[in-house]
Amino acid sequence: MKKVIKVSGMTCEHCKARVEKALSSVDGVKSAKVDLKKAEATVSFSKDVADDVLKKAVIDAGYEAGEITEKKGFFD
Ligand SMILES: [Cu+2]
Repeated sequence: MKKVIKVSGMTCEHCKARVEKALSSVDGVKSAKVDLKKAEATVSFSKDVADDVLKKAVIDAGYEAGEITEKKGFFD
């Protein structure tokens, strides 16, 4: 399972890297990839992580976390 998090406030590659790093360092997150144009982060997991924890990681990095949607795919 993957989750897509809307992130606002990112303006450049530096922001992108910060958000990716913040989400990647959350316990249970396997990988985090930010799409700057779409203003969203796609996160995959090694165990269950609460939405609030993901939001907090984004906020603590200095950005705003919006809607979180689950993405179910065959290869996830
Ligand atoms: Cu930036």
